[in-house]
Amino acid sequence: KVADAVIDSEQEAFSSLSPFAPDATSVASSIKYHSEFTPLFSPEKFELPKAFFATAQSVRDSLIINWNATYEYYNRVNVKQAYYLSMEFLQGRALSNAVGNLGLTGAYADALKSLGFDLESVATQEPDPALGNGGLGRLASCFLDSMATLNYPAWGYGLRYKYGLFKQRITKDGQEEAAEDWLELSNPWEIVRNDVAYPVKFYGKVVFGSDGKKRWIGGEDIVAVAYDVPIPGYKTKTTINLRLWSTKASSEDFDLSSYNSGKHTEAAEALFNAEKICYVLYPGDESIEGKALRLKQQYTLCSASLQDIIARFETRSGGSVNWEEFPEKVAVQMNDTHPTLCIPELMRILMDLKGLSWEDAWKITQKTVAYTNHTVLPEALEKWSLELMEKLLPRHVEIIEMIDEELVRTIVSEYGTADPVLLEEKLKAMRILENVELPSAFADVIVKPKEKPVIAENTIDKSEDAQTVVKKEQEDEVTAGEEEEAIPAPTVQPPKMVRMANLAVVGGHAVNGVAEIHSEIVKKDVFNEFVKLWPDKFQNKTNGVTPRRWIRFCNPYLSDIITNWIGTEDWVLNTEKLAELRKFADNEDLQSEWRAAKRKNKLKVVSLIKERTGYTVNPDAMFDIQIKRIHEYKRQLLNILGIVYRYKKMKEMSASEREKAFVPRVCIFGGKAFATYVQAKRIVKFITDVGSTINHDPEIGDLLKVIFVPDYNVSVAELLIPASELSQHISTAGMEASGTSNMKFSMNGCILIGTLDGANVEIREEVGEENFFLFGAKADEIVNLRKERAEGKFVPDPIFEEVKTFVRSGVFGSNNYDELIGSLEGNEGFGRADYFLVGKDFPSYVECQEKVDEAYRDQKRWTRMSILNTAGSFKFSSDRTIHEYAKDIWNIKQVQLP
Ligand code: HBZ
Repeated sequence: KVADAVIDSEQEAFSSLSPFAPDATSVASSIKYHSEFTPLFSPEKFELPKAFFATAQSVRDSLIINWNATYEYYNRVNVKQAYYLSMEFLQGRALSNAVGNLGLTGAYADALKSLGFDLESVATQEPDPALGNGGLGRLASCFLDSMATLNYPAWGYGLRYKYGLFKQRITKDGQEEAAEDWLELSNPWEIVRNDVAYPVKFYGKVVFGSDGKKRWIGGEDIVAVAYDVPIPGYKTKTTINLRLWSTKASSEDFDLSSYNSGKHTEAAEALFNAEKICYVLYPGDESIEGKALRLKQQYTLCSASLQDIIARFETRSGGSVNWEEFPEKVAVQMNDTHPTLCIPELMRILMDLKGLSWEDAWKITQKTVAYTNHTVLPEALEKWSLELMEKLLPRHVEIIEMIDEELVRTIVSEYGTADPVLLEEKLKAMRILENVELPSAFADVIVKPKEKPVIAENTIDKSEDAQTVVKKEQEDEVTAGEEEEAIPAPTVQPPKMVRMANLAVVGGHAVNGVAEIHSEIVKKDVFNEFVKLWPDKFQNKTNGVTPRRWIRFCNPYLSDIITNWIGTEDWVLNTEKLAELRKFADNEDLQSEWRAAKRKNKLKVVSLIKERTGYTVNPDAMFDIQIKRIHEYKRQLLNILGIVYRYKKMKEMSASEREKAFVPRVCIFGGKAFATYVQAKRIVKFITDVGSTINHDPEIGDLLKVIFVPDYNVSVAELLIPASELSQHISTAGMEASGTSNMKFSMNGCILIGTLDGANVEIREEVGEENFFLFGAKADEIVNLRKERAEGKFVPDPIFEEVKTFVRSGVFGSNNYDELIGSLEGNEGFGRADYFLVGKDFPSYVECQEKVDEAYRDQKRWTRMSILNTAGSFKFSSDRTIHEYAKDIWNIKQVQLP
């Protein structure tokens, strides 16, 4: 009854949100209307796919009214607005989230029932938009949800990839990639704005105009067209916008005469050239064409978004534009370095098109733009070949050279020229241009220390995923070549590069890391020299996740329990209230409800696993989950070797010993390996091989199962996270910037096993160290450990040797996993000297896993730990993070719609 009363009052609070205030009957007629009059399917049948589209269109009607009202109000009051620019948005399905935010879940469920459907099945018809790859993309989407919910005037800008990130298939050979045609049946949420289109130019040359100003002319022109997606806030009318650009050629570019003369492909070449920019997220970039395509994508995002932002600023200024006011009306946040071209693009527009001086344009740009760093892996900090950039964006290179020159001036005036070695060091660390002569103004002032010839470095600019391995493999090749032929390595001119992170730091007014430990590493290591120059620029903004999607909607069973025990549903907006659960942590009634909810969620995953892999797993076993991009630093290899060790021990025991010694576990993996990241793909293959052996071993039965869920995405995460009991966040300390799934797991009452890395550190502080399974080396020990390792001083624990020998013995098939296991050893052959320190952390990991088993055997203790995780997760709401960005970086204020 208490629950019913709470829910009734919640429904009242929602009642004013939808402009139609619909009941089930009116919702049903709206769905029927759309099935007939906004048709995407033939009229004779009304099946699930059609039901989904008609339902989505009907929800969209409600959203459009709020969306337009939000836009109109921001326009009228002309508030400062923040713009979040990101190459990725991992939105997940929109239907349940939208009806949930509007408070219409009940009305839609009843309406669909009256039409012969159920809401859950209709919702699962929606494909996941394939617009993201990992944490950075999902963070962007959580941020949009919080911006809307908290009534912040803010928008997202991204690209509308036709195929986006690949679909992952798992075959006997491991991961295979296929195009993900997520738009095949169209996207009911987006609205194309045919009147919002901007020209974007590539190549061409720079000339002086008659007014003495620089002009960028000629080259290739394409058009970026806006596709808008509504982002509704929770319990508010505020509905903000995610504007995604799609590229096309202008109709004049279709060569009709070639077409008529039979040259059909040539006739349409310009169309394809423009459209292909928005085909795929992170297209392969080993070829020069691939690199050019990625740079075109980044520039399209920056150029179209800035033209749009500037047009809005001009419109809102009425007849009198005062450019100095631009940073008072606009904040641009660059999600990692991918949108860094915003800096030279804003400079270009302000100087070349709006006639501002360099000094004024620079002040405005710096005050407007800010940069978030998401990685400390040096090889993942983006660099572009200067030569390529000169061809593709000649005017931007001139501007970047000027910025670099100004930076050199600052460095010289800070450190003087008396000590050329010191000065060289500073310039090397900070300059935007790498391997480029000093600007001529400094040629005489600075005496250069004698140069050493340099071995060509890897110049392939790749995503974080692919980089580590390619660079290392190339290094291996160089070493191998040297040994065989005993000739010195060839010396070539090192390639001239543009360092995007340095540009982002110089051109922005704020730089932030995404967890406390990461922001410290950013300051101490990655950008240390810049910190000495501009200490106030550097900040921390610990990531967060939206409690709407990540508990309230994905885990309704647990949400109802929380609401009942706390006595209000306010916790969805004020997660501090979750802390009230602490006082009930030992309450037996709560504990048994808590366990029942977990079991119901586990049952859903049992079905998912059956459907996706064919395996049957036991819902009473512990669900132990690691889901994230596959990367060596995230150490899925440590997890699977731990499983192999467990299996080996089981095989050495009698059945009764085994059952006594081990808690039954279902070990679940999910994640995509970047298509060209060979070592990551080997890890996927190894996990599935281990699974096939163990899962078919009759001696082991339900005691251990190893599952790789194919094609991991947001919707899969929404099922797995609520069902998880143990989750693994086991990166080599210092390498995971933050992690965000760790926050989602903890919120859903899952206990973490992890290293002191990223946000794990803060999660452990909040939930209490006794409710977190900690193991492994600490971040400040890593450098020494690697050194020791390289000097041959590291003596691996016998159990690590034992597990490697077991793998090599052929238990998991004929493959001997030389490249994989070899990477954990010395420097010979496949040896990469275990850069990620799997061997070092293995014994403490195994020992920690024994403690996990022990804790799980005591279900009261385990449930208490679980409750205390949820109770301690309040800090990790993205609402908290967004309030911090709004106050410390963007300087924007909440705006309540009238
Ligand atoms: O950003 C992730 C971090 O690895 C993770 O620790 C953090 O929680 C999250 C949000 O801050 N980074 C990424 O997702 N990065 C990429 O996916 C990426 C993609 C292409 C690149 C570089 C990085 O060129």
